[in-house]
Amino acid sequence: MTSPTPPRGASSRSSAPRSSASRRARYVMIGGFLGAGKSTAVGRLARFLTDRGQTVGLITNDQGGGLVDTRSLRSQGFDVEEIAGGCFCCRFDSLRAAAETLDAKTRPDVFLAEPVGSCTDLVATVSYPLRRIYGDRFDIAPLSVLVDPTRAARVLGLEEGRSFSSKVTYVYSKQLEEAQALVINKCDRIADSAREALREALASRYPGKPIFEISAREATGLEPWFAYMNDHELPTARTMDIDYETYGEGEALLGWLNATLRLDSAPATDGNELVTSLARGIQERLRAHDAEVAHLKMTLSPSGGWGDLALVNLVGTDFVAELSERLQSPIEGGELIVNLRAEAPPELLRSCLEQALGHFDDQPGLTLHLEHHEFFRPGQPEPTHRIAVGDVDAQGTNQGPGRPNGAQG
Ligand SMILES: Nc1nc2c(ncn2[C@@H]2O[C@H](COP(=O)(O)OP(=O)(O)OP(=O)(O)O)[C@@H](O)[C@H]2O)c(=O)[nH]1
Ligand SMILES: [Mg+2]
Repeated sequence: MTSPTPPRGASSRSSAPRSSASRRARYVMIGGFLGAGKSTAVGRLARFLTDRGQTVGLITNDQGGGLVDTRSLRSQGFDVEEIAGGCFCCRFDSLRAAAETLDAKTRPDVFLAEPVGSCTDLVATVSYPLRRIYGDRFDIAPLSVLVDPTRAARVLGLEEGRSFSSKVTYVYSKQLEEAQALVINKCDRIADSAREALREALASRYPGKPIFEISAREATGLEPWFAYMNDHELPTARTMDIDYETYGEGEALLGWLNATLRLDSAPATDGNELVTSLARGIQERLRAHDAEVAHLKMTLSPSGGWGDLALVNLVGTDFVAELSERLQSPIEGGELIVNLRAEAPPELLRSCLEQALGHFDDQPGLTLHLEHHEFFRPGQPEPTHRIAVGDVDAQGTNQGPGRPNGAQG
């Protein structure tokens, strides 16, 4: 379905930093299902580009507000704009506004955008409209889609184990189908034989797409993928067919919970232990309800402690909660952010969090005060723009802004 991805031609920017005369920034979107490793990869790519003298602007996105990803990427020293309360495709104008805010601050050479992990149809609703409407300002890179190899192997039927229901799997499969490059992430965690089997299955099911094998965490295999995203233009291809009703139903099966808590502790408490134990507590309760976790992530940041934080992630009910960033010392006060996405009613997510927090009631001198929380199911996706098959020439050379087209609901 995808035409060969064209290399960036003579008219394209070189990989050198832009001169002030040339204001075309590169727009790179890194997709993939919840927990696939998008934020980790965005952080790696941002560091790679920064080390080579380029200015980067990061854009995070979520159905709710109060994002672990924003907190975690800012703590790495990057400029991050957050688009909360809906996905890029449904909040296209906010995407443009976020780019303008970053432009006003640092004039990035490259925008790195991480879409919501339950979102698909991004080429038709974000990449093509961006090129059509703002083609004079952005060079758009092909859409890369990251996969967690264990999750992908289960969805593709290569491996036994807990997975999602068929409508959530529909969304997952559509993400793979629309990918212009497939990226098997977390290769540090799987055996070579499992990686090869996954590569073969992806290549046979989604032929013609470049497939990269990386570990965003260990920073291996990244350069060929980064070079591909830098050197290739968004290919022009037939727009993927998608049933928006099934897509919307699949997305809505995922409950969403974001919470912000204030922590106070005298004496100081071990924050790394606290977030790990809270993650396990939530996991146990969700397992008891047979609910599949898509991604549970939490940060604990000390008051006034710029850059220091604990970050814990869990990307499946039968996976292991991992502490990927740790606090340097015990903590007396700070902010705990909880982002939980699982295939379960949102009220259940809230009660599992409350019960898991109850475990800390008996810890002397410790209080965890809930300052903000929201729990919901994502609404039906209603893209601002959609450029569908035969709608226009997807290069966007001669058309005005696209109307939503083909998107139902
Ligand atoms: N072993 C291993 N773990 C990784 C790798 N890349 C990411 N992870 C871990 O996978 C988990 C999820 O990573 P994120 O980068 O937060 O994933 P994401 O796709 O941004 O998740 P959402 O924003 O919720 O959709 C974290 O625990 C990461 O540390 C990798 O290459 N190897
Ligand atoms: Mg993320």
